[in-house]
Amino acid sequence: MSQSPTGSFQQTSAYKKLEDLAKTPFDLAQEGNLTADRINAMTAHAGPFKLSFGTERVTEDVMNSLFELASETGAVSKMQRMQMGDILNQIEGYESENRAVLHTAMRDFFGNQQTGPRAAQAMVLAKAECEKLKTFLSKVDGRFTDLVLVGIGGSDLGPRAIYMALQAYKKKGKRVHFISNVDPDDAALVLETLNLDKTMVVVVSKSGNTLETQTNEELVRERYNKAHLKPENHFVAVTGKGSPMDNPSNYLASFYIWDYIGGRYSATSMVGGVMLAFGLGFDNYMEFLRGAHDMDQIALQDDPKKNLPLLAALLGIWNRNFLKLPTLAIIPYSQALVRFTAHLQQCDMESNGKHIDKSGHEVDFHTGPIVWGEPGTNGQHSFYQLIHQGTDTIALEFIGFTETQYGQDLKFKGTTCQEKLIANLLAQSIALAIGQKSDNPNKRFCGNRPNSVLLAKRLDPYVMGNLLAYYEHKVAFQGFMWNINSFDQEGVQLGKLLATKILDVINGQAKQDSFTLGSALLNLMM
Ligand code: G6Q
Repeated sequence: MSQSPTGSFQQTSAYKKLEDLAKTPFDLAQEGNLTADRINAMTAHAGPFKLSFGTERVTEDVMNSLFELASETGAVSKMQRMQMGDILNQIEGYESENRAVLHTAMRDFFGNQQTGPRAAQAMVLAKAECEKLKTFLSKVDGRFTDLVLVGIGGSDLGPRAIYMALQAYKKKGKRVHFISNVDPDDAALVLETLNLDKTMVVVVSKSGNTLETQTNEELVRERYNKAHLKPENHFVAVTGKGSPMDNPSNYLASFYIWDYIGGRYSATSMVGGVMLAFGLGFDNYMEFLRGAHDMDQIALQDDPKKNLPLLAALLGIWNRNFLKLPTLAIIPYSQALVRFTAHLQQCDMESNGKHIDKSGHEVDFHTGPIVWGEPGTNGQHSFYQLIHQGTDTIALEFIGFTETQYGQDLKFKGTTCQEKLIANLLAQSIALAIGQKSDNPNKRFCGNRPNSVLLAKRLDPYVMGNLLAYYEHKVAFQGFMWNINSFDQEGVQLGKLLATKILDVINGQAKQDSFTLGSALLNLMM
């Protein structure tokens, strides 16, 4: 395959400057280098967030060159084009998806609408689904105490992470459960706790043909049949218009998404909407959408100091392409965000785990990092050892809140739990940056572990919407600057095909010698 032509990411003049600057990155561990003034100067504000990046290995020159990179690669104008509905999900000259990318239209109900005709039409359709959902939920109010969401990948991770993050705001008397894995033990564990008669089952599949979801839907339907309950009085579909699941007679209600909503970007659409509005109440769902929409507006700002997702994307590019750091740990100091890193892992790695640019040329620079993480302080008692003293340098993004969600706290040894949580976050951020000198090599910490801190007051539905969109746009901006397609997922499609080949051997529809390697592994299991 041919290499990327001139004019691409590494041909920009900013790239050359950044390459030079990366030869002597700012030394955070040098005594006197990390100062209070630096931290104050390197803090950006937008919406409910403050992003503190004084603990990254950047200087003013680096920041200016990163801003130049954003401008040379047209990052903000590509974001504008995305939100207006231009066709961005495509690889030119090759068979590929050929779609607009319009998850922002799913929440564009609060003023400042984007003017593109595709975006406007998408917004009207999304709003109609929201109205339909409101009517539906008030019609069935009282009938259901529980909701089970059946879906996988983008039809599970984001919605589940958001619901878990906002359980402090859940509607009284409503419970939400999730079945995603085709491992039958996943469904068994959930179903054993439920009164099926009082349960709504929301099957979410954009394609309507994901094997895991089809199988789990059948498994749950069989439970209803065995209990002499009619599935069509309990099951709700969320799917793409015209998909194999678009069969309203099988369902109590059907809600729709469209091809311009990618799975991992679908949490604000009906994919997350039916469950979130049921579990948290319709008003909280709207607050969540309003938060996401407000961050969509911030992502359109030209000034990168005000455009927080762009700023985060640039810092990520500095760490990935110039300091050559292969992994990114995202560590929320918030138990509510316990599954959020898993969602971001998909959002980032599925979007930017690409090796060709938008014209099909092999890229000769690094694209998306490996994303991982767990909430603090728990992580401090496990993998932080390697981050502090291991042989790999790991970039980190911390997320924290000054106030609790439940408002229940205790003063112990002079401080509250929340104060302890935040103190740990800030102490780790500084310790990782400056390290520790010691004559004892075992107690020596090199520092220069670059990290940033994203802070807000409290994680409520509005802030959750902001946070979700902040990361969606951070990932999209990186893809725009690398000139890759962040919106397709051939690797996922391949996985879907491969399993079918082995299943055909198992059910006798194909001979063992049609897939000898798979059959050899299969024989090991017998
Ligand atoms: C997301 C991916 C993938 C997808 C699942 C479920 O961007 O495409 O994770 O969401 O494979 O797909 P369905 O919603 O079509 O069942």
